[in-house]
Parts: sequence; C-alpha cells; structure tokens
Amino acid sequence: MSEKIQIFGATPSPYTQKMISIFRYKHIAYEAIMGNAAGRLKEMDIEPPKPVLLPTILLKDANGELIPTTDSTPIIRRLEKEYPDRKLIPEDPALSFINYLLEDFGDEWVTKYMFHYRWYFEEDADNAGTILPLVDSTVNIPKDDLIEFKKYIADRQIGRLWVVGSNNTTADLIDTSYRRFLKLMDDHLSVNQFLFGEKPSSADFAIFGQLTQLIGFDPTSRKIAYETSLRVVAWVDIMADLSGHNTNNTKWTSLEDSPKSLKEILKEFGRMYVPALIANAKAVINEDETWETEIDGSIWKQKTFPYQAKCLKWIKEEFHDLSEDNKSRVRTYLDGTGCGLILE
Ligand SMILES: N[C@@H](CCC(=O)N[C@@H](CS)C(=O)NCC(=O)O)C(=O)O
Repeated sequence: MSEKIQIFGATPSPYTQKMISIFRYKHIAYEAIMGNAAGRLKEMDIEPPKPVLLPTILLKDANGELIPTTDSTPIIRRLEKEYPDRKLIPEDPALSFINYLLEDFGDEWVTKYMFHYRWYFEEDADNAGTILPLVDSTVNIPKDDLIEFKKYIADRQIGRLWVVGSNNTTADLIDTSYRRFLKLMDDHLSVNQFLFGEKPSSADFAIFGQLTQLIGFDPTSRKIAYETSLRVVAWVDIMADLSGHNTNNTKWTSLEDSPKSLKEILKEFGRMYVPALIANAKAVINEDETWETEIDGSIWKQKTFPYQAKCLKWIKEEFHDLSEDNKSRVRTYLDGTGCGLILE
C-alpha cells in the first residue's frame, strides 16, 4: 500500500489547490488523482463519500483502514498533529483563532467571488463549461462528448449559483467586495509576506486556493485582479509551491503588533460575511428555505446553507475553548471590525 497520501480532486477546485499546496509546504508525500473523483474511488473499491466533495483525501482510521475524508479545515487540524513540522497554525491561541476566522473567510466568503465569476457572466461560463469537462474526464475527449458534457456541467453549476447567493440582486455587492478584498490584500502584502508574518498559515492557503481560480482560471476575475494588484497575482504564484520556504528563522507576527492592514481584512469579514452568517444561521433554526438580509446597505438573498451554520458553530466553539485572557485579547483585537458579533 502506498505511503503517499492520495488526494482525489480537480485542478479547477480551489480546495484541491489549497490542500496540494499545503502538502508541498509541509513536505507531505502525496499522489494527486485528478478528475472523476467518484469514478476513480470506485475503481479502487472505495465507496465515495456522500456528497463527494473535492478534494476527497484517503486517511487511515485507528485500524489502519483508508477512509475517504472530506472537508479541508478539520483535515488540516489532523495533519497538523500527524506532521508537526512546518506548522500551519500559530502557537499563540489568540492568533490561532484569528487564523481560524480568516481560513473560514477564505473557504466560505472568498469562494462566493469564485463561484460568481465562474458562472454568472457568459464569457466565464463558456470558459469553465469547456475546461471543466477536459480536466474532469480526459483532455482528448471526443468533440461530441465534450459538447454534451459541457452542457450538462454548465446547466448544473449555473443552476447552483443560488447556493452561494450569486444573483442579479447580489452581483454588484460581490463585485465590490472582490475588488475591495484585492486592494486589502495588496495593502497587507506590501508590508508582510503572509497574513501572519514571515510564514504561511492555513488561512493563507485557504485564500490562495480561491485566488488560484479567480486569477488563474476565470477571465473576468483575472482581468480585475491584473488591473487591481499585480502584487496579489505574484503572491498566488509564490504560494503554489512553498516547499523550499525557510521556516527555521521565520516568525509569526504577534497579534497585538500585527500591521493595521490585517485588521482591515477582518473588517471586510465583519462588513460582508458576518451578516450573512447570522442571517443564514437564523434561517437554519427557523427551517426557512431562503433568507434575505441587508449587507453593506444592499439586499442579499440566498438559499439557506446548513453547512455555513456549522461553520458559525465551529467559530463559536473555537472561541469558547480559549482562556479568559485570550478571549479578552481577541475581543480587544476585533473591536471595530464587526466580527465581535459572532463570537458567542
Ligand atoms: N468545506 C469543503 C468544501 C469543498 C467543496 O465544496 N468542494 C467543491 C469543489 S471546489 C465540491 O466538491 N462541490 C460539489 C460538487 O462540485 O459537486 C472543504 O473545505 O474541503
């Protein structure tokens, strides 16, 4: 049996990119099996998880049996224990909490930009609709099959835009937030190499994963990024392979001395993602199928998303587990960001 970790994913999947770049950074030997994840798992007599999320990673259980495992955030916490070198999570619990927030922001809010630009505009949907079948089956797929597969995948994904809240009502808000986010990252990366100083954390990789797509795959968001920040474009190139990054004499920032630009990114979290998290969690409790709320002065409407209610619960649990002293440091740091509303 291979000692390499097997990861089933796809190149246009931001979470697959997040995990592969983490394997590289942490020097974890891996085998990337790209495309047709469910089919490839079945070929190995492994029942795909339901739903099959990308990436699905084979990890051993206590009996040494390989279990198809999904969800990058808990997987990273497990890998961090099994591969303690080249840490992704800062040792300071208060800084680690801020890292948790920003990892979730990357995975759950920045992905809204990604999905929106991938499928909302015709040029982008055409690009994705053609490339996705080519990378998900084989690049030499016959032309007629490509046309059929393209239609199937584009119809399915465009039909799912509501899942992330991309629609005519929210399109401008998403666009404005994406442009602002690029500027905030540009400001931050002009003083720091990574979110928390001289080495990357799991939050860097989460944001990187989404940006690989926004900058490397989807034409409209790529154009905006190239016009807004070549520094962010360069950062995404750097993040892809940090296997040689020197971690011996590199430090995390201290929360209290972190640059102002970090707090500005958290303000974007508070301004956009906090109201969405709160309204979505309420809708889950009330069993409402959809919800709408005011975000940054405009109406945001989307289908209720139970997974994001879980994300909010996990954030609260992470905060709850901090010592009183660290809770107080986090509250003080987040003062004025709007993020305090989701702590307890
Ligand atoms: N929270 C998960 C999200 C993974 C996820 O949503 N992956 C997408 C692809 S990038 C997916 O598999 N979507 C379902 C589908 O495409 O059918 C993680 O962090 O791994």
